[in-house]
Amino acid sequence: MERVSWQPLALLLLAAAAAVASGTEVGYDGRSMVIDGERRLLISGSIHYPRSTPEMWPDLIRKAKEGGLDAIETYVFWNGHEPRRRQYNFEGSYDIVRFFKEVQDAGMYAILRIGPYICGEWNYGGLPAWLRDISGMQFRMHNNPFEQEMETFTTLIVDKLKEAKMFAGQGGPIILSQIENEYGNVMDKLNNDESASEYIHWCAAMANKQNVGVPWIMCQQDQDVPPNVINTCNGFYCHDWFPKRTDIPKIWTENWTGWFKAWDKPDFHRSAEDIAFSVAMFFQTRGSLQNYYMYHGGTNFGRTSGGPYITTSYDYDAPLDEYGKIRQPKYGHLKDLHNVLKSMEKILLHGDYKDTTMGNTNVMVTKYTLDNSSACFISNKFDDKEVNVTLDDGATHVVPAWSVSILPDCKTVAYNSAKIKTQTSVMVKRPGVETVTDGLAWSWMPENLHPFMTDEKGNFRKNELLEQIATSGDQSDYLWYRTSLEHKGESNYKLHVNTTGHELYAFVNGKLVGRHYAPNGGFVFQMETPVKLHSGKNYISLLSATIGLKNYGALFEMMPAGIVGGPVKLVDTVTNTTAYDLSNSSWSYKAGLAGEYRETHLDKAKDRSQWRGGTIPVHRPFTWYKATFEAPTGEEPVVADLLGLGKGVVWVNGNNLGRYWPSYVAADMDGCRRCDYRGTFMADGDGQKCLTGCNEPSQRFYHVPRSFLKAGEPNTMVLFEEAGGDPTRASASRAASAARTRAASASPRQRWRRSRAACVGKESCTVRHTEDFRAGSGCDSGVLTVQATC
Ligand SMILES: *[C@@H]1O[C@H](CO)[C@@H](O)[C@H](O)[C@H]1NC(C)=O
Ligand SMILES: *[C@@H]1O[C@H](CO)[C@@H](O)[C@H](O)[C@H]1NC(C)=O
Ligand SMILES: *[C@@H]1O[C@H](CO)[C@@H](O)[C@H](O)[C@H]1NC(C)=O
Ligand SMILES: *[C@@H]1O[C@H](CO)[C@@H](O)[C@H](O)[C@H]1NC(C)=O
Ligand SMILES: *[C@@H]1O[C@H](CO)[C@@H](O)[C@H](O)[C@H]1NC(C)=O
Ligand SMILES: CC(=O)N[C@H]1CO[C@H](CO)[C@@H](O)[C@@H]1O
Repeated sequence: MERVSWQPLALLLLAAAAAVASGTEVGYDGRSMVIDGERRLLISGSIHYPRSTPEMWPDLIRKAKEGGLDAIETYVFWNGHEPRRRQYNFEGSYDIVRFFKEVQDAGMYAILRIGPYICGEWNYGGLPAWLRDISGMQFRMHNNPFEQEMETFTTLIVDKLKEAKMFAGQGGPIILSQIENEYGNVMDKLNNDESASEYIHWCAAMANKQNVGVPWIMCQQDQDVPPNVINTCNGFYCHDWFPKRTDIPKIWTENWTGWFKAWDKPDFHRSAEDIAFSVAMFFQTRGSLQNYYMYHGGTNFGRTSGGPYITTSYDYDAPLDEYGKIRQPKYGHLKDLHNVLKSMEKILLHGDYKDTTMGNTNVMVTKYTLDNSSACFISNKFDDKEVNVTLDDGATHVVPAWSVSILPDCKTVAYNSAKIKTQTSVMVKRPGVETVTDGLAWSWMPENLHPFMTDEKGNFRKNELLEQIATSGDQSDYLWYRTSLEHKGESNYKLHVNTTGHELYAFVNGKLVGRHYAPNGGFVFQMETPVKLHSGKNYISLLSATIGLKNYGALFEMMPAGIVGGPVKLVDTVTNTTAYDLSNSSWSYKAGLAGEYRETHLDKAKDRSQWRGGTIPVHRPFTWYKATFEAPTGEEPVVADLLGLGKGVVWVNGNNLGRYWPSYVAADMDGCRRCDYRGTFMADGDGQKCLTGCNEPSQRFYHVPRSFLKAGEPNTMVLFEEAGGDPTRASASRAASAARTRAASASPRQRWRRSRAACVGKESCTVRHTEDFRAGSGCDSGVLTVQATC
């Protein structure tokens, strides 16, 4: 295949409305972004501000810069900023202006992806649940209620950032902004519905009206691209993708560095070799700006952070791990690539180019020429064989399978994506070994279920089974559905409940009779459990729980949760006929638990006397636990190992660390048994590889950011254990380390130094594979990798 040489196109410069003398002019042409008149090759990385803490931001951003990044990208998290209509939150992790100022202070650019629909494995895709209460509302379609709210929020964010002079034209870091997000998949599913088309054009017009002075992009919007936006690529590979118009540059907004994790799944890993291969091919094929999604994944702190069934860890196998530590060799291998690409910026963005396939479309040489210099890429997409490629000068180069060689002078290979040269540390992370706070002294308190065991009190009654999100407004994960029935004599029945998820507890006459949750990522399930009715009034109390709201797909907000419509029936066990159909009984509704109303997690003074000492009950559902501990010394991040516990929520000093569910064992998947970076990586099917943690608790370690801890004084950990678990194993001995609850220092680097020290200066050394080297949380791959660098 041969592509024609690039013809200079009219330079399109967007005048920055708010531009001041010190401002940066940002525009673009068919080749790249143009910043202050210069074409720029840009490498960016995603860091989502609410998935870390303000105290972590400077370090994360500095590491990104040292890793060769020019820009930091983030979404904007509407439900976090406006949890209730017109009540705003820009504090702490939601201090978006502070985040962009940190980026600016680091001397980096920023990419603002407002959305405000963001997907992002985030509760409801970032849209606040209260939007649903507005009449006539239809998400992400051409209708006034949605468009008005979207414009109000977009304007609020833009004005806030303008006020802080954060846009490039004002001297700030933001060089690009995004409106909507991956709308192409909605348009596909709706068959290019007219309302969808009107909506996306409205989005572009509304965005451009904001006068931010930097271009607007839309990602995964390849059909029906409005004229005044740049369409961009998201994916694991973007070399075969080209923008819709020739006057816009090729931009890759999401190069997935790994993949997110759900409670039922093992850990995903994407190799450094494969990411480097995809990035090199992107720049080989005229790429000019690419963004790693994620560069730091982080943590889904809090209830409305994660998406449906998404774990609290959002590590993503990113170059910076959940705790903000450098993940090698991924970080270093990509940094080396960035250096080589940067050295070629001028020729890649100004040179003529020629793509030549070598006998087979899998092998392609691209030669860029400018004045008297030239630069070459040789890509080999065969996943099973190396190839020998002879260039114009007669020299032959061996290119390994599934790799790209970069020759900045067309003579010497400066980089090959499959050859990792970066100094690789032996990162062995087994949190909890060193600075263990042993023997946590627990106290406990039962969740007061009593008020919910009858149908007497509730917020309201209705003769039908209602949808959960609409009923609770997503103010809690929990919604009680309660009813009663008169019965004569004693009978053994089966309680049958059909629910759209995600989790269900059933009580009859105050006694817990069953628990079930959506298996295998599906949400609709039936619970069947034996019950005994007595003569007289019998109470049925059903507690439905959501585990993060759906965030993706056309009309995702229509996906119901809870026992919507049921049926709920009592079935005669002998005849297998319905004895009572309760679906249209008078149901009493109440969202939330008693402990949520009391804010038990805050350990308030008025509750202190309620905590009980003595023997701590274990495997007791609906129990609050509390322990105090001293913060491990040092500045290292801290993790809580919650193995032994069931499912619930954990707080430290009142800060929500997220939902925990270590009793959920990850599925066994073929991808756990194959790991070869060669060949297409995918998040599903045959493309799954290098998975770790099959048949293990899907998440056992939970990040406690340093800033949540107080040094030199007691710290309080509160757990709400919903399913039943054992926190007391924390008091067992240090040696039987794995299975316990503890607050402990995650100090992988210290351990690594120890093992490295054992080898430095020696011709050979032995690293003993002891208990200490077992893989743990956030461990690079869950696999012990020992790499010798000489
Ligand atoms: C390119 O090379 C030619 C001949 O070697 C020389 O005359 C010319 O000045 C060079 N041009 C540049 C831009 O270096
Ligand atoms: C490539 O060349 C090397 C020697 O230069 C040789 O060993 C190797 O077999 C060749 N590979 C292929 C696929 O021809
Ligand atoms: C369960 O509920 C879903 C959603 O309302 C419905 O589609 C399905 O038919 C029901 N299944 C049973 C077995 O009642
Ligand atoms: C009971 O009846 C239901 C619905 O009619 C049917 O699906 C189920 O298989 C029956 N169970 C037994 C044990 O007969
Ligand atoms: C419950 O009410 C709905 C709507 O009125 C009706 O379609 C359904 O048949 C009723 N179910 C029972 C078991 O009475
Ligand atoms: C552009 C691109 O690479 N898209 C891919 C992104 O990943 C999904 C899921 O693996 C693929 O289906 C797409 O083709």
